[in-house]
Amino acid sequence: MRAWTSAEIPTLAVTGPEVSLHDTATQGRVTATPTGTARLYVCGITPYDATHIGHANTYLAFDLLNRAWRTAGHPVRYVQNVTDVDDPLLERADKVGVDWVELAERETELFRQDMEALRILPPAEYVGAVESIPLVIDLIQRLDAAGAIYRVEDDLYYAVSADPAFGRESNYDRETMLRFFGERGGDPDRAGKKDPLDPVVWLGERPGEPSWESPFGPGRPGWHIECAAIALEHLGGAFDVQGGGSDLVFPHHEMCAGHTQVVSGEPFARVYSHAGMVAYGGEKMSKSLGNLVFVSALRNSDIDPMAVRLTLMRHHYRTDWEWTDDQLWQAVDDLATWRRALSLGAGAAAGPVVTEVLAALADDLDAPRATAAVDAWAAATLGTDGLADTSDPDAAATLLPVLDAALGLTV
Ligand code: 5CA
Ligand code: ZN
Repeated sequence: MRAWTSAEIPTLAVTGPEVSLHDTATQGRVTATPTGTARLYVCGITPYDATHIGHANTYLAFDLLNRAWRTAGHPVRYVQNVTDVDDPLLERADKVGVDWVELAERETELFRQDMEALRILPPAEYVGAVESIPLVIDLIQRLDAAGAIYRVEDDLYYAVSADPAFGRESNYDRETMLRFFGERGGDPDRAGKKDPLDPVVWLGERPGEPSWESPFGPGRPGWHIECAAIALEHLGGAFDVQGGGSDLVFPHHEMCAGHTQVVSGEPFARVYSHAGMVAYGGEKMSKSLGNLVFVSALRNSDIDPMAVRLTLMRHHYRTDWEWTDDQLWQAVDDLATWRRALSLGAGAAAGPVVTEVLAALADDLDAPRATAAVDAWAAATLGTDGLADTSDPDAAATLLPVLDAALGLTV
């Protein structure tokens, strides 16, 4: 599948520090030092509705990682999927009376435009579930050979009992797993399953739904097996970081980890990294609740996408927070202040700001700390904190490429 066009990344005169990240599995800090090319997989959208601020927040978090790795001198191989066939997409297409393929293509295209506007660097491989069905079939066969697959009527299930370390990624107790499994696409009450937590890997053909031929009969892929198959094909096992929102910690990322462990004895990813959830109107912003702020709607009302990006960066990626319009207007004002200061050319000393921005990002992607350093520089330059400081004649020329390459902001 086609990704989107990359923003240019200026080459910096400085090299950033190695990036350390919080790892969900070990619940601690890991210095994610890649050997050679850094390998990143981020779970993509299910394209049945437009990109909302919650999605944007998650893709921004991993864009900061992508940029921090590049700044530290590592080439990055980034892979992202599109869940272009799944229950929510088929249900929405049915409800609004459009063809599911058309709906998926339309919303994926809008997502591309939103990502491009927010200057989120594209993946090297942008891969759909439908085009990956042969990979899914192959992985199910490998799981089957390892004794991890069983049939309930026309559906195939993965037995979580096949993986002795099941639970390694999420660290949840069984009660929490059961709750999330039921809330997040699972079917804990299906009769005939060996364990209520076993996820479906191949759904036998349902009347009126799309299906593909397979050695197990016609059907379509389950969700978790999709990401496991795509990541293993395009990155290989034990890649550096798997990313997504925290709603994917369980069951999605746990199951991806389990499938891989069972077929190869290798971990799926070295680090499991999760972005916090963005709320709106008191609840998690979600397509199913409908409490959404769309990136495209903001763009259509002539909001500067860089202000949207800055609004997101004012929150640490791991925190849960609530979107309010006031924060967006504050970001519009802050960008105007930065632009005023940068337009002077000279300013307060830029060298320490560059060091602080790169150090903050390498420190578990601390964008609030990085952007605060730029605020302080602009205040000193403009004299809003006292006397104007224009002692560094090259301040703007030093800062602009760093704001662009590391923070993704053109100002
Ligand atoms: N296609 C699957 C992943 S394989 C999926 O979860 N799609 S999604 O469209 O529902 O979400 C896309 C990404 O946005 C996921 O990483 C998800 O964790 C994240 N996300 C969804 N809602 C929010 C939210 N309110 N705040 C932050 N991130 C969110
Ligand atoms: Zn996924």
